Amino acid sequence: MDTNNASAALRELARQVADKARECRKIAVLTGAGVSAESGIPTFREAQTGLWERYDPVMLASVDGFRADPANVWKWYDERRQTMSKSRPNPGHEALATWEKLVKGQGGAFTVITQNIDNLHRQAGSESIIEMHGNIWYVRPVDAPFNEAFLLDECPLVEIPPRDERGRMLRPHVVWFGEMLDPDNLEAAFSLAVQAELFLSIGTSTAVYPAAALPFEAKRRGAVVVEINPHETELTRFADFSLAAPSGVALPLILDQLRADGA
Ligand code: BV8
Repeated sequence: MDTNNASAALRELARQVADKARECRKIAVLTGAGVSAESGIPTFREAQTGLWERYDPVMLASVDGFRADPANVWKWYDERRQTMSKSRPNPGHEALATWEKLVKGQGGAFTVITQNIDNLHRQAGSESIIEMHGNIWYVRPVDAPFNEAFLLDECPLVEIPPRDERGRMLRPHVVWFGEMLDPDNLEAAFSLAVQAELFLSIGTSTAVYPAAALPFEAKRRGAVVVEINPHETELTRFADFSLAAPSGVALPLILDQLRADGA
């Protein structure tokens, strides 16, 4: 599906969302791997391809998985870094970046809270971003705190596992299953959810906590909740608007409506 052959029903939903969005000055967006699918990055739950077929991603993206075999986990991240290095933002990422500028230009607030580690929202031009699960291009010494993270964007990695100049083994600066999230990010994300007038949940299976709690918290506090996902999730029946479409199609349709009326 692309915007040209989007159904009349989808266009009507996009118009309704744009009409609601026009009244809102505090907008927050939660994104998951689905928004990067049209950039060619497999979602987290898609069957691991090739070498990784026999691995459960939840096990690879875990403290225990890393401790058991750091080199193997790094090989998985190095492959994902190579895939992501060839990926570019898609029309969904670009629409969110443009929407942020529109809202801020009218004195409003617009923040993307992403579960993705692929850096594509930043590449698309989004500025207010909370990376709940970190960023695949950053690393930190294994036992170091979050603030010791630094950019290591060599691709492919020269040494696996990579080490810093003191010989300390490095780990990806991402949040693994069974790990606490950066408390500052968590607090900022929930604060945005409770204040949001409009909360969009896009391209996420709404399966991983605490990120998955954000749209429900926003709804509980009175936000209008919009879901964009080709498939149903736990959130679908609670959403005020549910656009069953790829984000690369639905978001440009909403933006077109916002701009059509000189929003
Ligand atoms: C925590 C970074 C406190 C790494 C990720 C037992 C022990 C410990 C914890 C738990 C436990 N049981 C439960 C938990 C909590 C656990 C959890 O939620 N587990 C789940 C599996 C039940 N959470 C945690 O561990 C979190 N930490 O709770 O700390 C704590 C600490 C210690 C002990 C107890 C508690 C940390 C979670 C963060 C994990 N890191 N990523 C990396 O990427 O390598 S999570 C990873 O999976 C993604 O970031 C994403 O958030 C999540 C889901 O991935 P996917 O399903 O692929 O992606 P997504 O959800 O986005 O789904 C794709 C969707 O897109 C689909 O719905 C599809 O329909 C849609 N789609 C497809 N194409 C499109 C599309 N949509 C739009 N357009 C399209 N074109």
